[in-house]
Amino acid sequence: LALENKLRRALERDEFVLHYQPKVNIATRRIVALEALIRWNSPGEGLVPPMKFIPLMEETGLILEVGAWALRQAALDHQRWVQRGGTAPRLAVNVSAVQLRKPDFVATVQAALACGAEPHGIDIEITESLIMEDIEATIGKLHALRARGVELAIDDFGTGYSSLAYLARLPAQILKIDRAFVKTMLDEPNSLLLVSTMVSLAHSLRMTVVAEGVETEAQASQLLQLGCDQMQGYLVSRPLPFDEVTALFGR
Ligand code: G
Ligand code: G
Ligand code: MN
Ligand code: NA
Repeated sequence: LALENKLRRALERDEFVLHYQPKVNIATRRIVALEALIRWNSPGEGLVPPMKFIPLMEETGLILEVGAWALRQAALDHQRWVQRGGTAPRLAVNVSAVQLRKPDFVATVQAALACGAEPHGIDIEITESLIMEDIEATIGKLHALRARGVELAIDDFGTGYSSLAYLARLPAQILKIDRAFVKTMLDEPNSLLLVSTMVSLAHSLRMTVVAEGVETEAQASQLLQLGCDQMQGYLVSRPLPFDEVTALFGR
């Protein structure tokens, strides 16, 4: 079977799962949010990572259905945490530019949120380079979501080509520094300078700044020193299935 057909069948058979990676406050190490990362639990091939199927889904449009599924599943999982009592961490879902470009994007997100608890705790992450495609329409949609309590994170920041003027206009609350910079920052002075500059830029725009791909204590302490707010990465935790991540934040 061609991959596209396999993926359609996987959707029908409910074979996609969300894993969750914690984002922690760097100073306190407390979990402040989670990022949902999709995997295909294939009967033949085991757990397939998103890089192996998201690009094809974007080409074929299947990402629209799977993206809507991911938003609904995240809302349901968030509701399960809310029902266990106390405050559940906010949950960020990755959204493709193909989804964002659709005129009914805001309605689709709202319909998914309606599957979960009220008030919902769902946020979205969009890759920097993709946001900039149709900036005027995008800004309008993001404002509409913001008005409904959805926060926006700009993902993989520093790898795209966004102008600072656009960045200042986007209703985004969170900026995520791409893990490529974190990886090299302790060895390359220019890389450290870029991380420092991105932290300052985010704070100037009153955004929360998150470092991705933090793997060592040395990286964490450097980021703390630079004033970075939050981190995610293997130092804290890999992306985990629902039950395992639930145990991590003590529900
Ligand atoms: O999970 P991994 O750890 O391999 O994720 C790789 C990339 O796949 C992430 O950086 C993210 O951009 C993308 N990704 C993960 N889950 C989703 C999803 O639900 N929707 C979309 N559009 N992209 C996702
Ligand atoms: O594109 P996005 O940034 O959303 O991707 C998250 C991806 O990064 C996922 O594939 C996830 O498994 C991976 N990832 C998460 N933490 C780390 C880390 O500490 N090191 C590395 N190399 N990859 C990580
Ligand atoms: Mn992401
Ligand atoms: Na990312």
